[in-house]
Amino acid sequence: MPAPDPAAKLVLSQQEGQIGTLTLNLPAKRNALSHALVEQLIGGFDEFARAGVRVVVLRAPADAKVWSAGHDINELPHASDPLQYSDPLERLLRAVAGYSGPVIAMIHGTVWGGATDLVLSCDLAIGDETCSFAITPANLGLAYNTAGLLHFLRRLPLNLVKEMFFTAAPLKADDAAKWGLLNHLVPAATLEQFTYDLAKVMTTKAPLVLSTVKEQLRLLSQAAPLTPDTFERVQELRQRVYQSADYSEGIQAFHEKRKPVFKGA
Ligand code: LCV
Repeated sequence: MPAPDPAAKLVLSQQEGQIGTLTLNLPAKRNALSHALVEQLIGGFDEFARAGVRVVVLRAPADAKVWSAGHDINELPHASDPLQYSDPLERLLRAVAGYSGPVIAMIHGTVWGGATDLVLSCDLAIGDETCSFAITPANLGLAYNTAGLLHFLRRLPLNLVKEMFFTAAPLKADDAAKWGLLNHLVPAATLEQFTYDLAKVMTTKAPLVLSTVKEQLRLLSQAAPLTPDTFERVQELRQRVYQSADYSEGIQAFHEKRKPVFKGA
């Protein structure tokens, strides 16, 4: 895999009035959330914060069949924690949750793996009939992280979270709307207009209230105290997974473009 061109514009950033837009722009890798792309996304949020942008829309190009293929699999570490606190994707999820104004995920196309976690970390999600959402650690033998599981648990019913993780099957647009992953499901032809109309309404509201409510809700939703025992047990369980031969097999199978054969060890 050729090294990414550091000068490449992997994220397009636009600002119109009080609304900023960040567009994922890595079609050759289906907008995989590579370290380089994530750094540009985080940089885009920092620039908008400096400019006092009140609402951010996160999107893919209008013609993208894939909104984002999730974590760049080529950059997943082997035999060490693949989603540690300092992982670029985890830093991005925290940057979205910490942005001082509403971040709206506008989704046309399919969403995979950590990109679904990214959508759940946005404040709102608006999709059209082409969108779907899959969470795929079971395809890679990968140990998903606790913060990520909480993002799902806070949004979706436990039995649905289990079905998504156990099957890695995409949740289709209608079901994503039915279960509340999407705030709104609108026709592709009106997705942009609907999203930016909603964004515009939010730019007219008191920004201090929006940023304070967002931060309060973030703090309250994180109130899931883990006892030291629970923390240690979770770490041990996850280590067993990411040090397993199955995890290596999952990564290898992706590179060889074949189905993985998992042995449970
Ligand atoms: C690097 C890629 C990727 C990619 N990384 O196009 O959820 S967790 O826990 O697993 C988490 C850690 C996570 O997010 O893991 C990643 C989960 N994502 C996936 O499992 C999606 C993997 N990708 C696909 O299933 C297909 O690429 C989709 C269905 C997204 C698109 O299929 P399509 O036929 O349109 P290709 O598969 O031909 O991919 C085009 C190029 O993008 C690369 C892929 O390797 C290929 O590169 P080459 O042209 O060099 O062969 N690519 C796709 N996804 N996540 N690279």
